[in-house]
Amino acid sequence: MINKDHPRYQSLLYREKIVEAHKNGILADSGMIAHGRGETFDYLIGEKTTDNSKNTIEVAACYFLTRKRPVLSVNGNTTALVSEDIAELSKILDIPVEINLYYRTPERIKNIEAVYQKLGVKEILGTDDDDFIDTPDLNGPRSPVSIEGINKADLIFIPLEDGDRAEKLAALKKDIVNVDLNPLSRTAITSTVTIVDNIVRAMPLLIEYVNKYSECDKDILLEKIKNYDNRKNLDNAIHDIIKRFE
Ligand code: PTJ
Repeated sequence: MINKDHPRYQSLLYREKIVEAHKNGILADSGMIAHGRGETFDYLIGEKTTDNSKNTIEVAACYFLTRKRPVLSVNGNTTALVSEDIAELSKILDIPVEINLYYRTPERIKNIEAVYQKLGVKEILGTDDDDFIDTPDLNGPRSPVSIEGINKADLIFIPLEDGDRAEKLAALKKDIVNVDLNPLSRTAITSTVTIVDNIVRAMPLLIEYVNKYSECDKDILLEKIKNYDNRKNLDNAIHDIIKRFE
């Protein structure tokens, strides 16, 4: 129904995916609002992956390849937009996908689980059959995490979520890789690595870098991590926005 020559063609396609996911009981009602918030920041950064963010995605790949137990935590918005990329990353790295929802209901858990089952994900955690333990000092439905998943993970990927959980996971000395178009969000500030980019562009690039560096000497990857500063990354992201409007 959308004209390919429409100037906002891509953006409208992703809106359709979001609406579809809502109809299919995958996206929370608030997920629509979260998507709109993301669109606003994407407009400000110019709807493209900046050089700064390419570098950050490269560093994120280094983290995935040097940590012992990474987990991909997914919610409704991430599933709506990039479930195929999540399944691919899980396969390449041989790591679990854990469902963790802010607006948790048994129906949404089942619907999201079905998406990843269909995509052939080997280990799907966080379903209602799992064994859970609370995240210390975190209240609400996102506090319980899979005992074998996020609980034991040393690196957690938490794209597109609000700040309270990131702070508590960081307090547990876990590394956090986050994707958030808003460089000022609490999650962005608390994470170890914050990819300020639209997840639909960031995921394919992340997979590309993971493939590129999979055979690389670990010391080289650790050196890239050592030279990375997330605060500087966020400053660069904010300056990239300012520069566009100078
Ligand atoms: O599926 P649930 O129940 O776990 O609920 C998920 C939402 C997203 C509704 C919940 O975590 C929430 O309310 O999140 P917030 O506080 O709106 O934060 C979402 C963040 O993701 C915001 O900072 C947005 O700018 C950002 N964002 C939204 N869409 C994208 C994005 N970042 C990157 N790519 C996007 N496509």
